[in-house]
Amino acid sequence: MAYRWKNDLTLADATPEAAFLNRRQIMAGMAGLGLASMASPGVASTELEPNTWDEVTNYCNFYEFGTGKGDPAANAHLMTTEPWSVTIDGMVDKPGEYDFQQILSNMTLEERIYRFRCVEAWSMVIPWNGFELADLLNMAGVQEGAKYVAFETLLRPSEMPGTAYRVIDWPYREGLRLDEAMHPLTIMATGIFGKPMPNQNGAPLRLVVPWKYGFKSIKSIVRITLTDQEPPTSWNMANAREYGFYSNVNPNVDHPRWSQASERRIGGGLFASREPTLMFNGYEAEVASLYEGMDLAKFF
Ligand SMILES: Nc1nc2c(c(=O)[nH]1)N[C@H]1C(S)=C(S)[C@@H](COP(=O)(O)O)O[C@H]1N2
Ligand SMILES: [Mo]
Repeated sequence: MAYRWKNDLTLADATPEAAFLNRRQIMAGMAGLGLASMASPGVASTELEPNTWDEVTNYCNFYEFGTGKGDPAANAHLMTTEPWSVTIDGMVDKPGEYDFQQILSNMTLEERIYRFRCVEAWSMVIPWNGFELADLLNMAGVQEGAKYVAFETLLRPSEMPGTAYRVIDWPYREGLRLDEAMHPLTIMATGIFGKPMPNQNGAPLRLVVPWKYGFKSIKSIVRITLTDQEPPTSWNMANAREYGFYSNVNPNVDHPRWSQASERRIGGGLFASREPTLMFNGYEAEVASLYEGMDLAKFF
């Protein structure tokens, strides 16, 4: 099957009809084969040119391996990712430790080409492979009264040289409101470019929330907790004035130390002009209704 890029993403793309690329998925479910040939017909919008493999895997933020952009690529091979399990607990019907391979065999893998915008004002376009977080949460059975989802990254200092430094209060923690977590654009990514997730990008599974600043997209997840309280999150704990819980991409709400009105596209070249930042990173039509009536400067 040819590996082909989809057009710019609309919610119409964000369905199981989107191209299936993962071999395991194609083997596991013949439905995948049938649907792959009818990938997103009639979606006419701007072509999103993905960044290269080298850019996506060499320019990273993964502070557990160091704070330099090249540190994750240099050090993340130290992390053991097999076996891997994810504890799902809190307000769920079926709490427990779920084996990663077992999770995979129960999920529908898709390709999602998303814009990715770091709070530091650089951006990329990344072709992810993964499944909807909603599918995983539904598998565990979200209980009535749950309002938030908390996530934790692996903390294994012997394999993570960056954790010797208290840049943040380890383990790396993130969170979403339940409706954000259940949104069809929110995925758990298990690969990029049709290949398993490289360690430096958050193997074996990481969150991707394309309308939020990149730090919300927590890597190498080992725990998911359903709760009725807004969970503490790493960057908000480190500096609440600069990093809010919501962290929706918003060109009109500046970081206290820099403008968020424009961004630098990685790979654009030395003399490329900055690009205007899009409201909700270009996913306004899909997600603006989640924040209706909220003051986005206050709940930043
Ligand atoms: N555990 C963990 N997750 C993390 C980070 C981190 O340092 N540790 N960095 C975040 C930030 S700031 C960004 S921009 C993205 C970067 O993802 P990428 O390197 O795959 O592009 O990962 C996010 N997830
Ligand atoms: Mo980031």
